[in-house]
Amino acid sequence: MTTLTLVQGDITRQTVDAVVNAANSSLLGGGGVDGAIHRRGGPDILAECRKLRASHYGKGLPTGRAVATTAGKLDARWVIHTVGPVWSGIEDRGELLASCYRESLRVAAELGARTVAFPAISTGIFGWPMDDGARIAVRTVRESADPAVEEVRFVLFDEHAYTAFEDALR
Ligand code: AR6
Repeated sequence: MTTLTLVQGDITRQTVDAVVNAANSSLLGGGGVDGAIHRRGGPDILAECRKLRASHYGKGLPTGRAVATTAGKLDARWVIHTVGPVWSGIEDRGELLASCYRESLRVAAELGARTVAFPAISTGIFGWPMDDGARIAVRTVRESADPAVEEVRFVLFDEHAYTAFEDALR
């Protein structure tokens, strides 16, 4: 059984097996969660990301997919990088956002991670409306979490995000 929990705070301060990064397809860093993870996790994460770009992901990691690296100096074993879709008011990209949660959990289960921390993917720089992003996150994790993953922890940066996830959980 997987328990879903909510925490308001900084995802880089969590003690978990795997921290999910809201990355971009370059895997070479950015702002938001991505910037914070590389800053606190140190250069080993970027070094592994560069290796992934030089091998399996020459064109970058496609949107909706996930891949793991070391967590460097974070209090975790792995960082699972996933690429959320940029919000579009014209096209429904919800399935791609769901895929980020599903694929990250699949990678987590393959690694043997029992606790996984997620940020609210795509709801920052990529512009996804928080309420909708929260609904997709909660629904997808409920539908797809491997029971070997004991805890999925959503780490929400501010009260607005926390409330949106609280509502989605009900
Ligand atoms: N801990 C938890 N949540 C955070 C943190 C943190 N330290 N920092 C920000 N958030 P974003 P995206 C929240 O922008 O929308 C990067 O440049 C934030 O308030 O990190 O998927 C990447 O390289 C928001 O609710 O990710 C990509 O280019 C949520 O985390 C692009 O941004 C996600 O915001 C990805 O954009």
